Amino acid sequence: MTKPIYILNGPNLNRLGKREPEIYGRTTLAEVEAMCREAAGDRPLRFHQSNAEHEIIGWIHEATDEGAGIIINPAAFTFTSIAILDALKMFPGPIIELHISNIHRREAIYHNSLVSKTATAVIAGLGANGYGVAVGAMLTLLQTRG
Ligand code: CA2
Repeated sequence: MTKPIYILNGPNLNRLGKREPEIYGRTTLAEVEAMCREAAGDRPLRFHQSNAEHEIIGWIHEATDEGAGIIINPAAFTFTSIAILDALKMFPGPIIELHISNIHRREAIYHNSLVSKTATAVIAGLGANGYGVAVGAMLTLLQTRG
């Protein structure tokens, strides 16, 4: 059976498309999910969002047992969560860290990603379209690995 790609979204991303459209755009998280499913084709996806760190860690553990790859937008946990970093270190497959905005163009508090230390690749600044790009890149990474 084909293993799923996990797409994990951190705090406040359930509000996507409803606040700060000048930074995060007008696409909702439900629309992002639809975009990812379209880009994934036959590859199964498990798409989740949580405002709770422990839930995200639980999904990373589940992906470690059952998943092929992880695409993660950890939102604010990017800069604070050693627990998420430690969980990702246990994951044997490719990890793509994704940000809707270009975090490096923003205030200094958004510059030091802990998650990047374990990511295979980082995508930032492509808006919601970055999710589709990430799914395409993940499919290529998984093909290359066999
Ligand atoms: O650009 C991104 O995707 C971020 O991961 C979003 C995080 C921010 O802490 C990161 O630095 C960059 C914030 C997510 C906030 O989500 C909102 C969604 C809708 C409206 C307002 C905020």
